[in-house]
Amino acid sequence: MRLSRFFLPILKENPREAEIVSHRLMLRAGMIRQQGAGSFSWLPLGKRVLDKVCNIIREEQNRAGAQEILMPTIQSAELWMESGRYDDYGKEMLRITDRHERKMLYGPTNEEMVTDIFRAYVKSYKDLPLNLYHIQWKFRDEVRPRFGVMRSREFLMKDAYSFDLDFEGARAAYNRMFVAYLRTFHRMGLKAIPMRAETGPIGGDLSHEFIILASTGESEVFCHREFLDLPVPGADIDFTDEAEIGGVVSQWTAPYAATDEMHEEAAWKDVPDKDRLSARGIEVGHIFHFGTKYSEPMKASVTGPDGQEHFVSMGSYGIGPSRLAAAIIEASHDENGIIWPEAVAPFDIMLINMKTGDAECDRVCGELYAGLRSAGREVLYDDTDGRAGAKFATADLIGLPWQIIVGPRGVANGEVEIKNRATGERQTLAISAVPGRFGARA
Ligand code: P5A
Repeated sequence: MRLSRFFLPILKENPREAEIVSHRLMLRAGMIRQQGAGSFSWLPLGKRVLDKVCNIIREEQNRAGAQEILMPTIQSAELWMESGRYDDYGKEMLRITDRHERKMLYGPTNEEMVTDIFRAYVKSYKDLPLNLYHIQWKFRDEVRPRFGVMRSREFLMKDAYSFDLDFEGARAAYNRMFVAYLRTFHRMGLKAIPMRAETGPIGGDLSHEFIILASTGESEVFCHREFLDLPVPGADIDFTDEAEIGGVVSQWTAPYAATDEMHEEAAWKDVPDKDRLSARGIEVGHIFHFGTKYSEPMKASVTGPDGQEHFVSMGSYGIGPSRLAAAIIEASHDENGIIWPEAVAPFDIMLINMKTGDAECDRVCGELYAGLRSAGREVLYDDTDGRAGAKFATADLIGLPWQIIVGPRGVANGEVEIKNRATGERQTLAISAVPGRFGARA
């Protein structure tokens, strides 16, 4: 993509409404635009990040055996009356009436709707286990929407729902999602720590929040330092092997970890002083086991191997991709701007022409741009006629992992400079060596 054609409305000034660094940088880098209280449009740079985040989530959900569907945002209130949550949910739910005076709502979550899909089709234990997920917008009329897309009213959620014959099956489904979450956040360059959590309006008896440590996080968290070094399973992990998956969950739930709501002073005292990590954290995912809380009132049952009807045992598993885009920035930035981890970067490389209009600089940039793109790299080519200093500032602000800097002096010597955004390291490279250095995307 040529920067001269790319819709990238960069802000020179720090927006006053932004209280935390990710919100400030997302606005300054032209990733998002606020449309109302807790409501945001995603502009091209932001949308590319959001898509990368969603694709990693999707790959890991599929790997763990979940299947993607897409449910509507607007739901019928009747389903929520069946589960009993219509009255319980309170003011966070946006209630709507259609032209026939039918009660509708903008979905804050989808337990009821997916249970309705399940009960319409699945009748036998032989069709279990089943896990259905979608990535869809949600609306929650939060009392205090704040921090940009971190806590907004309309936000994107990946929500998965598992159905099993009994508790053991449901526990295995929970464990698969637990491990899928470890892999998902790890692939985004994040260290997410699973912590026992309250279940709130979703309900149930077992729940973990996945928290990344950041000074601007909304929750206070307490955990053992050991988490920082625990290994995350590789792509070859076998999700059909219950013992292997259970082993990973045991390892990741053994050390102490709790949010302030679940914190126990007595257990905390047992953690040696030097191993205590008390910090602030951002909740990027939350998983729940709630058994028959929805299947019983909504009569979602299957015939078991014993010939009897069994209400299915369920869990639900959420990740906030829009919140994640901000959380990644909280975890990875410096005073000049964003530092994207390669896996979620909106482009791989910023190709900077320091002297647009100079015949040789234009020619070398044109050739590199074409060559890198045909090798499968995503390149943002700064072909604008701005000053070099402003171009470097923009490149650092939007934080692509690599910069290739092409200037008249280097070009005369057959060279360009490459800069690693994360380390700041610079290296001079022969122009002919660039394609080899940035070969095909792994
Ligand atoms: C689990 C999936 C649920 O709603 N039902 C379906 C369960 N869980 S949750 O914890 O309430 O939300 C899941 C994730 O969604 C993100 N999230 C938000 N992101 C931005 N703004 C918000 N206001 C917001 N609320 C929730 C979080 O990442 C959360 O972990």
